[in-house]
Amino acid sequence: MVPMAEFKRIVILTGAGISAESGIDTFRSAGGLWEQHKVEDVATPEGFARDPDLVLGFYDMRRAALAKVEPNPAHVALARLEAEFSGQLLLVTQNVDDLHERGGSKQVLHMHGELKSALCTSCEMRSEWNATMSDRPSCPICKASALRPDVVWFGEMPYQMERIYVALAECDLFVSIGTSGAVYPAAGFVQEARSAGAATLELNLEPSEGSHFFSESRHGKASKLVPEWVAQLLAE
Ligand code: BV8
Repeated sequence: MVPMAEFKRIVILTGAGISAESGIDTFRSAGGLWEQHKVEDVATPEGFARDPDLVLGFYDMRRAALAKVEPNPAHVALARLEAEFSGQLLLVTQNVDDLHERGGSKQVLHMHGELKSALCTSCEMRSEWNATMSDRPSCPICKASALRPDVVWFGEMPYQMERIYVALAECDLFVSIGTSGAVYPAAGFVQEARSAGAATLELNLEPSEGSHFFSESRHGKASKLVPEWVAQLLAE
């Protein structure tokens, strides 16, 4: 890996692993979300059409859980990076929680949406949302009782992909934090960055499915690895 001080344009991708130490279940660990619920039942448009109460209840439970957790040192370290790094930084998260924002990050690109946002299937407008949806509240804008979680399900197009691909084509460092590399298109970002000539760094508890694409992998807990990496980058 080239010395950290060389980097001027950084893209960071985070996944559920950065929120694990805050107490939010990841998807694929033992006892994780996809062991408690079948993906096709709760994270697909077909599942929502088949049983909206199940899906709305699943996201109500995860939205309510946000009130009981706090950002951890990894989230805070990325906020420090945003405040102190003199180059360009794009933070893309696959997470639908609000811990990056509560950790102090001001610019967060939620490519898979957010628990605290409601999408109206009637007027297609979005509203900030902290309440439940299984009681079928009306859209604050058009009043239709047609709200769904503003999250990207399997088979749906992730948000702001054009902006992400432009940033990946221009970056000189791509850092992946706390993701299994199991879901596309996010899992393919490391290859986009590599083909643009960027250095690629993985910070994860264990090797991910895409570890072999990274020029460097560091394994351990995000709350330790991320502050160490940010301090290293800002010191040089
Ligand atoms: C799309 C939001 C195209 C909702 C999520 C075959 C059939 C059908 C579809 C496909 C197929 N092949 C590919 C696809 C596409 C599909 C896909 O990739 N499927 C996979 C399963 C094969 N992808 C899609 O459908 C995407 N859309 O492709 O659209 C398109 C094109 C044109 C027009 C229309 C559409 C949309 C995918 C988005 C799904 N939504 N989340 C919600 O949250 O409920 S996915 C969800 O899982 C996450 O958002 C994330 O993206 C993904 C992976 O989760 P991770 O964040 O990585 O978490 P995970 O538990 O897996 O791993 C945690 C990691 O952290 C582990 O590595 C662990 O070691 C580490 N860790 C744990 N603790 C710590 C730690 N690390 C550090 N410190 C710790 N303490």
